[in-house]
Amino acid sequence: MKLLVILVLWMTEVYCVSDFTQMATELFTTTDLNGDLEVSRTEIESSFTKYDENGDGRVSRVEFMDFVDRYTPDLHDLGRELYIDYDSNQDHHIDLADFEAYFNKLDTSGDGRVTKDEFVNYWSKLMAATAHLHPVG
Ligand SMILES: [Ca+2]
Ligand SMILES: [Ca+2]
Ligand SMILES: [Ca+2]
Repeated sequence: MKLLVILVLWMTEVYCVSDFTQMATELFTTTDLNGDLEVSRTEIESSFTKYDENGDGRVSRVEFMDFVDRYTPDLHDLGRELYIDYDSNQDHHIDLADFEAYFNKLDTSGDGRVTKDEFVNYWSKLMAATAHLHPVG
């Protein structure tokens, strides 16, 4: 009986981990616009364009949260956490300095390139760490 419980727990965990990897992989696919299996600084910048409602090249907290609430209201809490993560210098705007910091965070090997593995690895960990804030997991 005990073994069964442990087995079920273990399976749930494995299932969740593969879910996070899948979510991270999907996010990679939408970010890697030219499909070269790497994410460039330009691609990161482009991935934020959709949030930049007034087109000033920066994403304010209000712009970001408006977008999240409009398209994915269930992810409101996750969005709030993600904004804090993206806005690395905490000036309440996501702009070039933050894109650069985000790129460097993703580039764990420090070779100036963000590979699919690095991206998926970063995001699956982030998804797992914020599992209590989103419906998956
Ligand atoms: Ca690319
Ligand atoms: Ca803006
Ligand atoms: Ca900032």
